[in-house]
Amino acid sequence: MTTTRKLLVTNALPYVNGHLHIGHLIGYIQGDIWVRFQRMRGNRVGYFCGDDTHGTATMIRAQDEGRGTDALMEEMSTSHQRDFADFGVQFDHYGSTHTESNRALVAEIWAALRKAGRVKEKEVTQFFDTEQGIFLADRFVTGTCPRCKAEEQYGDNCEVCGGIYDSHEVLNPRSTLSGSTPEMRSAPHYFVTLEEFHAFLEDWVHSPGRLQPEIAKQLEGSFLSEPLRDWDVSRPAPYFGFEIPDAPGHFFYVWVDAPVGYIAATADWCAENEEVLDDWWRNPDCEIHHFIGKDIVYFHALFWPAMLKTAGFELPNRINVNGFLTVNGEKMSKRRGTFILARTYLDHLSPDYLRYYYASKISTRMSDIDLNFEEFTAKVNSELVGKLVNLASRTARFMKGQKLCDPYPDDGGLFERGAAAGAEIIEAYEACDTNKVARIVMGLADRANEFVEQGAPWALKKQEGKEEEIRAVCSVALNLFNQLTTYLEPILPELAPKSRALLSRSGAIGFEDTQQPLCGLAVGKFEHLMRRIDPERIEAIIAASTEEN
Ligand code: B3M
Ligand code: ZN
Repeated sequence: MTTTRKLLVTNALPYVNGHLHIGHLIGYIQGDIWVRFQRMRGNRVGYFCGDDTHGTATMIRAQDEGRGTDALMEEMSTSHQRDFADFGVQFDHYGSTHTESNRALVAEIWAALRKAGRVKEKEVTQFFDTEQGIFLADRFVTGTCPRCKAEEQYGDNCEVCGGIYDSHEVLNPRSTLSGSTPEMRSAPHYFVTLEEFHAFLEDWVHSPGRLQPEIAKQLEGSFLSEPLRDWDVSRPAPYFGFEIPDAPGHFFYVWVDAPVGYIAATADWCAENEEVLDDWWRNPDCEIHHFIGKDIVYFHALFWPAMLKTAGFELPNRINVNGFLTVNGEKMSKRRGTFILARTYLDHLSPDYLRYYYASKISTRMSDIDLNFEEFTAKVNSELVGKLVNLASRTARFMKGQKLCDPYPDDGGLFERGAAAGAEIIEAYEACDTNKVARIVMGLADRANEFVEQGAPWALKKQEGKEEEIRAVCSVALNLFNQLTTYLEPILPELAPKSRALLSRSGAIGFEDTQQPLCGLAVGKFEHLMRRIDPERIEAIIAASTEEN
């Protein structure tokens, strides 16, 4: 008997200012698969996410749309939650960073940083939009590149020559908010000093299992190779966020309260479920696992552990980093119709297809994923429909109203071989190596199909006195089908229950069905389990996603 683990799992909190697209979904699908797998293993999991709400962008967008930030937050939270639910991503609680619980937790962490002597004040000079009365982050300033003189470049980097510069070097700067010429102004900012954490972070980053090795190496070669710079954690008013309790007129920078949102979501869930927050975040026996994208490693692997440690919370056991998405080998593009919103995809295709495709591309190494539509269609049609579902669709109809053989017939060792693969499959899921899971299962499906092909119940049907033989072949095929769909249940959460229903088995079942064949159960009516992808559906998605210029 293995002991039950207690796991706290999070996904990165999506920004409130945009709808989810299929690139975001890589990390959420990966997280959800891992959580479903852990639950099937009998482990206790709390799975949390929520909207990341603060920052200048939210404030400006609400202003532009002539509504309050509350209305904007509500609309987007509803939209995000609907998309997650429809993709089968099932959080225990979906929170928000704009909650009283988060405000209190941020204040608690801030007080701890102050007490530890980690906060200092420094003047920061930035562009200031005098028409809007607001300090401008670099991405709200455009101008001429000081190096190559290309126009319309962002405040700190040039897309034409690749130059990176200080925003005060930009020529003819303009505010993207008002179009006016901003001026340089200075204001006091609060900083958290990080160098004191250097040795601790170095240790943490390298302790086994924390990060994928290539990510640890990347941190080692960049940030950790030099003294850690102080982190600017405040923004002067006006800013949409939490005002710093002991510094009126100053607000916490969005990246301070964003990860604290993980704790706040847990706290809100605890309040509704008679749970105790410290049993999750201050309990060495509870493992904390974050799933994030590769662009935000810096925030999660440097600032976050430093904040948690100072405030006496447990540190993440593991941060699992996923890559970005390209579509047909290129960056997602609105012009090419490959910037596909989660909702647009759902309007045309089943979530299982994308869940399976991503799962089959994710291994232990962090890498980008290319969604190639031809490969996507071929993979779903040949593997899921052609190999897996085929096992049932070619045999179930010969078994209608009959019972599975008891005892289980001789299958040449196929079921046993499948059962023996369980340990390796479980290990692969644990390591987030779903590519390996899919490979093992499809290998087993190949063998199973050969067996059905040889047994050919459709041919036996035409001969007399072959009823028992037909029943034996079909009992084997349906058992193998159930075994393999059970293995894939974390990836395809809808297919496995359907397969069990076909064999009159109901309820939540762990991996037991993979170890013992089912005997004597009545076979129900075969319902359509999964359709092939019609390429027209893909064309429709692209058409619906294409913006003329
Ligand atoms: N809101 C968005 C992102 O880069 C950012 C994540 C916050 S996680 C605490 O996915
Ligand atoms: Zn340039």
